[in-house]
Amino acid sequence: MKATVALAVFLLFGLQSAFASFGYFKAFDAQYPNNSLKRCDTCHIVPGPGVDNLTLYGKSMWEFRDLATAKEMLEAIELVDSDEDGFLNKAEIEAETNPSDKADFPAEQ
Ligand SMILES: [Ca+2]
Ligand SMILES: [Ca+2]
Repeated sequence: MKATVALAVFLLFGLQSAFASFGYFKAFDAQYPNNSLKRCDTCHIVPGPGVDNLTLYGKSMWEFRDLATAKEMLEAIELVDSDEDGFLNKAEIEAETNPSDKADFPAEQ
């Protein structure tokens, strides 16, 4: 019985999480079509469940989780500097640097 419940919980939340992530990937690609690195899989969420496993960019996204769509969330956190390296997330994505890594930032102009 416990195994059945555990399996049901895994399927419910595991699949829900997977689909949610896939939705964010699609939204990210739609929002930033010219970003060749497609960093969704490396900078938003690291493997493992729970907010404690989110990257800095992912945590910024989590703070705006009440917005209706992933697009709105992405636009809201464009003006945030998640890793506090001095560059807003939008600038980092345009420069294809990691918005969760303080040591990776756009080159000075
Ligand atoms: Ca930054
Ligand atoms: Ca950075």
